[in-house]
Amino acid sequence: MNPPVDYKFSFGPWNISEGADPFGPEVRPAFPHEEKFALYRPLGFEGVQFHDDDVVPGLDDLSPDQMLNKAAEVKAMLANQGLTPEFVAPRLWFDPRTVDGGYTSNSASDRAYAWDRTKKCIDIARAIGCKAIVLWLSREGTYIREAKDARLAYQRLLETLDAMLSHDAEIEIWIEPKPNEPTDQAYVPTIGHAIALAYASKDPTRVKGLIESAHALLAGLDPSDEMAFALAHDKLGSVHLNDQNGLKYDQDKNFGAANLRVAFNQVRVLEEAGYGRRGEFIGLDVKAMRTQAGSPVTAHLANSREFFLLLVEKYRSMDASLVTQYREARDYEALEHYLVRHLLGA
Ligand code: 3MF
Ligand code: MG
Repeated sequence: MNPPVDYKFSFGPWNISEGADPFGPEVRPAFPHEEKFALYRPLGFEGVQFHDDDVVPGLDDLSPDQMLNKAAEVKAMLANQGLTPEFVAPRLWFDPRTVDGGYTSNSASDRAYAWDRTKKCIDIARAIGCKAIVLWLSREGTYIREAKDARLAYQRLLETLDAMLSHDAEIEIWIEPKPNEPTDQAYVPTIGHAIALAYASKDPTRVKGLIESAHALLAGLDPSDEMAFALAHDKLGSVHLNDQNGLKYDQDKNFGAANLRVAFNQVRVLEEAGYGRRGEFIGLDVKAMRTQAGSPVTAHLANSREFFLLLVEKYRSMDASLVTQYREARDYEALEHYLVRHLLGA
């Protein structure tokens, strides 16, 4: 028996937000981005997830030296705060040159922009002492399916992965699948797609997945099975734990807030696999409710972390031999009865 994992938690600065949504503007005073880092440790977090422009704002307009100087400042700031950068993600969904996606855009000059930005993202990651790049493939998809040649799009995605792996001999690429939004249909909608691309790449050991609970639920899939699939291939780079109440807009609810049993099963699968033993983070991607007053609003982060740890306790206090016994007898009625009572504290 391995010793229990002492989990490390991470989130990205976008998780502390001012409450804007597609239908209305900010409802809370802005909280300076640079001051967010001082909040991490007191909230129980030590890992920081970044977009490239969270590290270097306005990077498209900077020279390589200016970009690397800014990254060096951030590296020093992280060290002062006792924080570790977990990953950097190229933000390929804001700039007008990404309207049709980056790597799969039908415009050659826009694809060139996406590749240039991706190289900068990798260089920024290395400059802050981080080896993981997250690809949330946001606009790599279509609004109408006839818009792109999907076969060509998947080839372009694979070429991009290979070019990234060649650009830097040490980086890992963690693909974060999402089935829809902001496109109608996204390429790489599930972890199965991501891992197929990993094996097709020039260095499969360096291509993994990041599973967001809500994204799996939006694909009609169970997040714990998506995690288990990645874990079975030793390809779970990180997670974005959160929750989603059915097939509606992307909610990023608190972990466990919509469906405790689905959340418990994610914790169970991570615990069973010993996730975290090699330093992997428990990442959160949670949005504060728009009704929440104050600045900065952070309770959702502390609460999601607490729910995770309470579910870890539930897993560890479960009678594992009873579970084995019920599985072997295939008495799933008894298994469910035991588990639901256990979750209810009965
Ligand atoms: C998407 C992500 C991020 C987004 C973030 C802000 C790394 O689920 O995790 O990409 O940028 O949610 O929109
Ligand atoms: Mg996410």
